[in-house]
Amino acid sequence: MHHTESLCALLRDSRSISVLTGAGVSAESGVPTFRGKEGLWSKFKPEELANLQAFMANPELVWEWYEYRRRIIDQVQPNPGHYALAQWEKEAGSFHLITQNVDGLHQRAGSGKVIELHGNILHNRCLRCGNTSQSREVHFEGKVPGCSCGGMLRPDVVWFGETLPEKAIEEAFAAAETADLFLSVGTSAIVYPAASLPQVAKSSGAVLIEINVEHTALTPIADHFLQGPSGEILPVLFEKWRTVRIG
Ligand code: BJW
Ligand code: ZN
Repeated sequence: MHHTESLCALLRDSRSISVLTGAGVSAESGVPTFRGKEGLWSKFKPEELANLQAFMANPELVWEWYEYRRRIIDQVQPNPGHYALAQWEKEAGSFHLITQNVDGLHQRAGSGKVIELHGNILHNRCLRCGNTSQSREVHFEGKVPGCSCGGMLRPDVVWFGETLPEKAIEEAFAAAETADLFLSVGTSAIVYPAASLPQVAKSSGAVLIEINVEHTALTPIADHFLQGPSGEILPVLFEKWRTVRIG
């Protein structure tokens, strides 16, 4: 870590802020992370369930996993980390929020524009005709839900080996390249291409701040590593930015 400039000076001087979030920002809301030790589904690695081969081999198992997660997401609320980012967007001149999360909690907290890299768990997509629908309308009840065209429905998320939505990936890389301050929050930074965004930002000249409860693969290149829960650190960082900015 470099600490070339104090955090206050960096916040004061930033003109264009981009943020990448991962499952850790929703952890304090009660949504389990992917690579944590807890949880009913921890016996499965995400790589084993979140891919098309797994779905084709056992669609009931994969659907059960998504249905279980949708029920959790339905019952939880955004936390102070989500709210701080939503307010930050409203007050900053240039602010881009990129998320790997599929839970929609940023939107529920009031973020207006969210670049969703891995889709949204609240939507379904037909494997045959590509039509999308809301998960509230059609969901898993022991039997794989079908489309009106006769095709199988799947959650509208991005699985391993699948390409990310083109518009989202373009916007995300543009936001990384133009940022002078880049925050990587609550992500293990091991899933690509999302994990390359902080690296791209840094090599394009941005200062990189990482917020995580643990060290990650990204920590060695972060200019500042703020260790702790994002629901506590983000509101403090946002308040600090507000204070130094208004002066
Ligand atoms: C807290 C906290 C608190 C806890 N406060 N922090 C280049 C190099 C190597 C491999 C590849 C590469 N390019 C592509 C690949 C293959 C692959 C990949 O990256 N594999 C790696 C595992 C090596 N990538 C892909 O396949 C991607 N597609 C692609 O590249 O297409 C082009 C292509 C096509 C064909 C062939 C080759 C290339 C697609 C990736 C899709 C990922 N999908 C998932 C599932 C989404 C649907 C669903 O939700 O079910 O996305 S996997 C899962 O991981 C999910 C997440 O978005 C993603 C990232 O996880 P995240 O958010 O970082 O969560 P965790 O759990 O890992 O970490 C949580 C963190 O929070 C931890 O660090 C905690 O410490 C922290 N934390 N509490 C702050 N309170
Ligand atoms: Zn269909």
